[in-house]
Parts: sequence; C-alpha cells; structure tokens
Amino acid sequence: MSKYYKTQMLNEFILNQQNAFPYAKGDLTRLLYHLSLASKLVNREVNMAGLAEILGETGRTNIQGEDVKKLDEFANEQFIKIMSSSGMVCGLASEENNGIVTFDNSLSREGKYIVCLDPLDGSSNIDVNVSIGTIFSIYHRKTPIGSLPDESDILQPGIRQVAAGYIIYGSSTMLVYTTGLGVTGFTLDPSIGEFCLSHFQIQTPDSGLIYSVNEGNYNDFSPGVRKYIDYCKSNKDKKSLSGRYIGSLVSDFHRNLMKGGIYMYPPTAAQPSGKLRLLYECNPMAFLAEQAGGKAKDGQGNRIMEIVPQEIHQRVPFFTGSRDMVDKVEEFIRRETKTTNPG
Ligand code: AHM
Ligand code: MG
Repeated sequence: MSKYYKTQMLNEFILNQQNAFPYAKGDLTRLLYHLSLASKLVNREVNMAGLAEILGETGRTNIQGEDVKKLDEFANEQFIKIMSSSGMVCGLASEENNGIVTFDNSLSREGKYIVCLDPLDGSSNIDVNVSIGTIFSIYHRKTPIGSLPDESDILQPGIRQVAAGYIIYGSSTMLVYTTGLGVTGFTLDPSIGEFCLSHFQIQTPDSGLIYSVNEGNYNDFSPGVRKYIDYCKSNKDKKSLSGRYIGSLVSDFHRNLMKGGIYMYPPTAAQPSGKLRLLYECNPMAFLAEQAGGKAKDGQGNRIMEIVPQEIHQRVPFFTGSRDMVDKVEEFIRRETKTTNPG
C-alpha cells in the first residue's frame, strides 16, 4: 500500500463518502469529526498516562458497580463536552452514566443524532499500558427535533445504526468506522495530529485461526461453549488455532477483524447474559463485523443487531468474528441444548 494513500484525511474521506447520499447535509461528517477530536484528547492523555498522574481509581463506582478509573472519567467528560457543543447530538448514553445524558443548551435540542458510547473500554488494562479503546454508535433520534430527547431515542435496535466504530489506543492509534458502506480504518499520524486513511474496505476472512475468550470462566460456560473451546484446541494440529485474549474488547475485536478469528463473551452462571453491553459494546462491533463480511450473534441464533433493547445498560452474550467460526460455535451450542433438552 502506498504511503500516501494516507494523505487522505478522515474528514476529506467522510465528505467524499457523503457525496454518495444526494441529500446529506454534512451533519454526520461533522459529528464524526467531533468524535475524532474527542478521541485525540483522550489519546493524548492515554499516551501520557504514566506521567500525568491520571492512573488509578477515582474511588467511585459507576452504576454497574464497577470501579471508575481516572482515565475512564476523563474520557467520559471529554466526549460529553465535545458532543454537547457539536450541535449535532441531542443526547447520549454512556457506560459511565446511569440514564440518558442530555445537554443544557438549545443548540443540542436541534441535534438530529443520538450517540451510545463506551468512552474507555478495557478498564482493567488502563493502568498497565495495554491497548484500550473507545466504542461509539450513532442513531437518528426518534423524538422530534427541538424537543428534549428521551430513552426511546436510545433504545433502538442495532439495525438502525447510522454509523458505528471504535478508536484503539494501541501501538498506534486507529479509528475504524462504518456508515454501512464497508469498513474503513484511519491511523493517527502524531506528527500532524490527523487520522489518515490506512485501511480501505476492510474485509475479515471467512474463517480464522484465533479464538478469544476468557478461559478462566471455562467451568462456568454452558456445555456447548465448553465443547466448542475443546474443539478449537483439539483442532490445533490440523489448523493451529491459537488462543489470544487481551481483555480489551476493542483490541481483541480489531486483531480478529484483521486476521480472522472469533471473539466470545458467553453467559456464565453468575452472569447469565454475559458481561458485555448491547448498546455501546456489542451493537457497534456487530455493525462493523457484518460490514466486513463477518457475523455477530448471541449464541442462540439471534443476530445481535436485531435485538430490541429494553434498558440502556442491557447485557447480551456475544459471539462475533469470522462467519464460519460464529456459525460453528452456534452449531455446538444448538447440538448440546438438544442433547440436554431432547424433544
Ligand atoms: P469495561 O467496559 O468495564 O472495560 O468491560 C468490558 C471489557 C471488555 O473490553 C473485555 O472484552 C471484557 O470486559 C473483559 O472481561 P473479563 O475481564 O471478564 O474477561
Ligand atoms: Mg466497556
């Protein structure tokens, strides 16, 4: 790939894409620009984390009972601040906030988009210099423009997403997004502070050699999931499957997207719906996976993006990645369910 493939900057690329929609007014372009701006501020802080006295806990827990790290809070504040001043967004749902976040300014009421956000995903890796990310999902609002948004704007199935993506703060920082016209990746060139086109029309292989799951939970998984994991291991000689698990969804997903593989967060006895949240973790990744030719299912045959959410922080079992591998794990789960509940 030529180096200056890269000279196409994120904004220019999105503007060109927008021209494919005759009546587009550039609002989504502006919104994606604002998201990328917030991510640059977070990126700067993540890069400086060890020096900037921003590592560690705030001493508080969020609505879901999880410890809030200082960087989590910083990222949440940046995204909220920038979304509220963008004029494009009427409200948002964030992993860090209990209910819908609305903004106290008339400009935002005119915003036609609603955003679901995990400002800093992979919390357990924040303090130890392991890749973390931001995940976002964008919808058209349902309430009338000019009014205060409410939960109905947030509780939309993933198939209604207008755009979704993530930023990975890794060995390089990347923004990967889709508006339903394929998946495109941009890499931050720190020397000019711009996201530059680096991965055009990303397609994930139909099958892969990586399975990603927290195997510490193995004994708590259903028999079908356990058998699938055993199958991944026993297939080793034939296909050399490797277990790879970072514990940051964005990083595990990104690696598997590029190389082919499956990421799983199955239900356990303690967490019957798994751990990951439908609105700001699973739906955006599902949109990306499908746009790249992969799949995202709940392990029971249901497409993640068709699930109608009942609450903002709803969790869902998550199986995503290469098409054939997602099909295979669901086949194992189906077969075991039939064996244990015949008839
Ligand atoms: P978080 O939003 O609190 O960071 O939790 C989500 C993260 C995902 O990034 C990751 O895939 C998963 O939790 C790891 O969970 P576990 O440590 O249970 O394997
Ligand atoms: Mg998260």
